[in-house]
Amino acid sequence: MNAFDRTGTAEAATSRSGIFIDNEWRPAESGKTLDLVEPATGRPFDRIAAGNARDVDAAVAAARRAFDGAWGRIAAVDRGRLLSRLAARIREAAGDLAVLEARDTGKPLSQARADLDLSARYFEFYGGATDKVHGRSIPYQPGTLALTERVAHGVTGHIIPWNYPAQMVGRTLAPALAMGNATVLKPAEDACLTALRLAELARDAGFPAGAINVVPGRGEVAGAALSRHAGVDFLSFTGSPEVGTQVQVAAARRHAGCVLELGGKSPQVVLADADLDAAVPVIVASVVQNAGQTCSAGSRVLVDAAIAGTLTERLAAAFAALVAGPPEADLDLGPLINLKQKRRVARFCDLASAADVPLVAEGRLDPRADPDGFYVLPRLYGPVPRDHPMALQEIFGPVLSLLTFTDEDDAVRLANGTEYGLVAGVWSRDGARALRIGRRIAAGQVFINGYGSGGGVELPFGGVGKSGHGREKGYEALFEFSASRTIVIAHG
Ligand code: TXE
Repeated sequence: MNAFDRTGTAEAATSRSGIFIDNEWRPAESGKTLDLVEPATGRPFDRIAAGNARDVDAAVAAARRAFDGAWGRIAAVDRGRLLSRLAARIREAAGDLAVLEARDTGKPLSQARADLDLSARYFEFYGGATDKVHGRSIPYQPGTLALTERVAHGVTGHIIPWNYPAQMVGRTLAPALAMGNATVLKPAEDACLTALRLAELARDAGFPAGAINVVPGRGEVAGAALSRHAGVDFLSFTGSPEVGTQVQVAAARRHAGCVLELGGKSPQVVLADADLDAAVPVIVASVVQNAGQTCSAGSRVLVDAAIAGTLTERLAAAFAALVAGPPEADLDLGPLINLKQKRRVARFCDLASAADVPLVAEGRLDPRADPDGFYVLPRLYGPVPRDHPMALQEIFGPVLSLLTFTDEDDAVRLANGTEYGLVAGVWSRDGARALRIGRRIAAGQVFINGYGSGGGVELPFGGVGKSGHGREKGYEALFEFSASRTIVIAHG
């Protein structure tokens, strides 16, 4: 069946509509389901189980049994082999999964394909790392040998958003599993079909029962239950700052650790000597990829006033050429995920016109786009006043705000002038100057003459301030999903 065939109904569902516990599907304890609405049409196209607190209880209990049992006893090298096997399974199924991801999230097909590739890449990367995380020996008192080792937290809870479901499964589950944790995943109710499929692929790859459990459902029901659950030893959350705060409070109440990734308002600083041929396409792609619904979107371009006119013209031409349309048409961008997000973006645009912020350029809609799809057109605004919400708040749409600065200190002040601190880019032909500025920006990742908004499995990722804390991705995630234990042996 062509997964983009929209003649079927929710009964002809392409997905599973259950809770995945102990390597088996079961219906939600309540028997309830939730409709999944297709972003490109605004109509329901599938159903998922509506997990609740009792489903979360069952999933956490299964994870605990796995951690105390077969999964907890597997040698590090064999855990790695399982992760690598899952990577291979994801690659085999990537074509179909990409179609599912595109339909579920609305993103262009080629972007979904890239996401599936990255999902596999996470399992590959961490599959090769399981037997390479070492403790240390520490010079201590005479007559003793002091050592550290890295130990799993136990049961880890993972709450992920809808913008990159397949990638997020890899990003958060792979390092946790690599370190030997047993996991419970709560994917987002807006898009989670690939996350459910990946759980099944993990079973087929040989993961023992309980190592990976997935409870779909509403955030305030299943997500809240997971974040509050006394049996969860560590939490990973990616989503809004508001919910992230609640998750952190819930973790703190029972003294559990957490890693939070809460989005950003990431700056791209363009100095007067920047190579604009290189910078412009990267700047545009970084805020248009996934229709701007990317935590690391470079949504503010900060430009030296001396070249503001030139850069504005170049960006305007690029924005005017952008086309939004259905995922299968594989254009520059698809619809937003839902009506709530569409209204959120519209609100920012209304605030801009109320304050007479110039709308410099706008992309267009492909005629194949369904009028009921959640489309917004890519827009470039500038110059945006420094205190306007567009300059300060995460929009989470394909909207770029252009601001100008006068000198190096001003550029740094502006770059650091929001509550967020996730990613930054600095563009200049003077590498030393770009580096000097980049190192003064409070952000978890700084790119010089480039900007990575999607990939970078190898690169530690996370923010400061309202962007959250802790690091996922890269080797550092292995430390996030494990703790140090000190052992001192007295031998006389
Ligand atoms: O996020 P939510 P929403 C930002 C972005 C976006 C805004 C709102 O600015 O416009 O957040 O998006 C689960 N306890 N980001 O409303 O609600 C929910 O089911 C526990 C940035 O979609 O935070 C989903 O699985 N969990 C971001 C996940 O939290 C709860 C990605 C995220 O949803 C919960 C997404 C609760 N009480 C949005 N309520 C990024 N950092 O990439 C909801 N959830």
